[in-house]
Amino acid sequence: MKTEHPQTIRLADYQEPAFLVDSVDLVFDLEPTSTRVVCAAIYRANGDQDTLVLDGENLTLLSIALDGRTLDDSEYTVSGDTLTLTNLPDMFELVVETEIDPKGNTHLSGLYQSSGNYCTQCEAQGFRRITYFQDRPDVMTRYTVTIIADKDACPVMLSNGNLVEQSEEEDGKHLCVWEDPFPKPSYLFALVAGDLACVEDTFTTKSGKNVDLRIFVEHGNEDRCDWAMESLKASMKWDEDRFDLEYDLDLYNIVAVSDFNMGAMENKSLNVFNTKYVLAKSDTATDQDYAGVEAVIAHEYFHNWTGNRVTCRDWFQLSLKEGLTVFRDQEFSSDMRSRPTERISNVKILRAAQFPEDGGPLAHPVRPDSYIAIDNFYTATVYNKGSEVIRMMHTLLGEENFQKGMKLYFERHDGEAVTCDDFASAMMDASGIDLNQFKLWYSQAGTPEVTADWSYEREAKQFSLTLSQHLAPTPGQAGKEVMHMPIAIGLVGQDGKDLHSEVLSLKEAKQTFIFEGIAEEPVLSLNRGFSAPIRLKAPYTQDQLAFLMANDSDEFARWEAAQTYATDLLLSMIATLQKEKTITQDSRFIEALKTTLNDPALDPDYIALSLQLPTEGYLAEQMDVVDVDAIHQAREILRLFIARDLKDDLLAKFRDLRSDSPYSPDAKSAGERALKNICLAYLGELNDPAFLALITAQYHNANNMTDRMAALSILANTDVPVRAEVLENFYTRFKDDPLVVDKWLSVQAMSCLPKTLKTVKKLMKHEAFSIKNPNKVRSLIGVFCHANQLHYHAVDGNGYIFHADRILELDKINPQIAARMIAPLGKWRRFDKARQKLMKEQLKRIIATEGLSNDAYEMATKSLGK
Ligand code: B3K
Ligand code: ZN
Repeated sequence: MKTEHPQTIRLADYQEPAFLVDSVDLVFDLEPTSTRVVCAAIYRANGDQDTLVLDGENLTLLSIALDGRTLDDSEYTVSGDTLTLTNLPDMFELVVETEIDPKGNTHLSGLYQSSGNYCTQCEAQGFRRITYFQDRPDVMTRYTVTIIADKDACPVMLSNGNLVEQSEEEDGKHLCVWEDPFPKPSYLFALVAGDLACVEDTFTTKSGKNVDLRIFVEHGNEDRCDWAMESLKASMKWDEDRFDLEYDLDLYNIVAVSDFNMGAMENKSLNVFNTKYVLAKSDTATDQDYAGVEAVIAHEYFHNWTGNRVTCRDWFQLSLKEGLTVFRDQEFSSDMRSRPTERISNVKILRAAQFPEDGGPLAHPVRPDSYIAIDNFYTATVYNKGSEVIRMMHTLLGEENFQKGMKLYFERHDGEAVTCDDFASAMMDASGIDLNQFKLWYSQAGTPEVTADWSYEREAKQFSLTLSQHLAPTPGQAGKEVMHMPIAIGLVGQDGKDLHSEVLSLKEAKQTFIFEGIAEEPVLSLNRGFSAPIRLKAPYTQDQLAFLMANDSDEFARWEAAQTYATDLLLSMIATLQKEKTITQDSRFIEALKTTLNDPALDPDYIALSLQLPTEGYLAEQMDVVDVDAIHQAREILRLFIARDLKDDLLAKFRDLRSDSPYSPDAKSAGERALKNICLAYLGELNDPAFLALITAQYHNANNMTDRMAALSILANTDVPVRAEVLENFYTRFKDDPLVVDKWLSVQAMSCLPKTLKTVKKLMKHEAFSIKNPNKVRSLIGVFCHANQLHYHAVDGNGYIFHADRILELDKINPQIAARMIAPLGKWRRFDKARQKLMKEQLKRIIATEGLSNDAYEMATKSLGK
């Protein structure tokens, strides 16, 4: 049990920093276990306070000097994670010398080593693990960084900005100096040093400036950087075209490391990336990996303006940069690929990750009010719902006004650290549109539920629609105010054409909209494009859903109609199974799928998405008491029905799309592969030896990882002798390739076959696994606990025990990763009494553990509902 409760930080307590910093001069003398850091900073009072509190964590303080005079111990106080100086003059220079241990830093926050190379991760609060500083985003200053290191071990030495000096030193060392002309917060500081290979290119900005682009990777990976480089250039061009934003330095560096807590980090001109989002070549990366690289490269690049040039005043404003930058990267992907399929994929992610968060014990507003560990708030709510909030503003304002708002935002705030309110004000002032009620999306947690009801009066040619909204209480927010939401609708005529379409502004608890002159009874298409991130309750008949599936001009709404239909069907199948009755087949739904499958007007990627049934997790979300076994069984049965009924169509489509041409990662080819592989997966359900042979042949003969992995996933879920053979073949083939080994771990952790937990435990002991590497942890433990609903929630409770054991093991190594894994246990309220008890027991066990980190403490106590 934690003896003292960690402190809660509140937005309401925000105070400006006591001192501002005019400049920072850092010197790093790099040694694996004893790196010396000298930080010389010029401080200037920001008001009348004379006390300065610096943050510092895990540092050995060697010396501290004020205006050239070394202070003795009595002249400052080091307590916990702070160093306090009092009676300070208005302006002074402070030189702090500390020692740190990069090699022993398993938290992967601050300065650490990955494969022997030095790298940093400072967001959110890693800089304090490097030196004593006011480690908060509203302290922005210019950095000069000197790096001294062994020439052989670290031929490459990088930091932010421009390289201004290089020299040889004694004892086989060399030195370089980097200067960043742009003031930045400490979380954007970065340093990299090591023996890395470099891939280079250039980009000419629209005003004619040449920018050197460099991607640094471990030797041997140079041939996997082309796609990342192409994506970077495409992002730079797109930001100029769509947002009129140009790059502001002559150099842009990206470094790929294998040990990284998240996807990537937007440090000014020196992005550090997880290798997963840089390295891609056709025989090791899937189409999904390619899309991921493209999106993350773009996301980090876009942060240069939305995050770096204008940053956050405090961490409660995290969505100011993250929500906006996710919106920008989603728009980029929509423009580069297919807009409807991009939207569908984003909504699927929102529903899979954010809706459960919003409906559970970890619910928090897009702009949270309080936190214990800020690293716990890099959530789907801050990122993905945050992006939905920006998207709704875009819908309410339109592209032109939205761009005016962006322009005003940069005019007002370039070089500043600001708030979400500042962003909304720029949008309001530029457009003249009132967003005051709308801003509740920032402060109120929870997913609004909108209930729709409608009627048509033939005589009066009048269609009327009543929408009511409800927002359930969430932790810390008992009462809620009425929200403003844009609801895009269409009234679809019998010929499939819109009789009317419009974006409604729902601003009241219950509001009726009347549409005049509607000549025939329309079918209502609601919340087109998912214009508001809500749960919709609408009294659709199966006839109407089938009509929308076939006719709605909004492709998102067509897909949504199919999902709603499939969800209704599966939920009734689940209910039938629970009553131990026999399931009868609904041929109507399968007929509608057949029409979609064979519609020549539809893109293959869209058809592929339409053929995917709602996930087990999504179905669980729709049930009052989750029944993991019935969900799995119902879904399997429906898949089998589809496979049996559409066997010929699926096989024809599979053959039609099979191609021997060389791999290309473009969206069209990827869509064709997606559809081909989903057809193959359905055929796999039939347990027909001929299809099994087809799948095995695809595994062996594939000329790309997408096809090979698709075949492997089917086999990993099929109880056949060839399963073990291909899994072994895969490992032997790719065992020297960490990112591919991650796939091998995941595909086994995801398997619905019995004994999966046993396999996962065995794999933890395999040479391929390391608990210190976040990618390995996510691929094996993360996938099992977060994505394998069937086995994780096994009624014997062994999944939960395994999970809690791993959290406790990880908490000692890397608290951020441990804390991020806890969420599935917080879903206990959604399960039957027996499982509730088992899950709560594990949460209690975690909380009662001596020496638990603040990160894990916050997630576990909130999950338990304290
Ligand atoms: N800003 C980083 C995330 C940092 C996470 C710190 N725990 C990556 C991104 O969103 O671009
Ligand atoms: Zn980001």
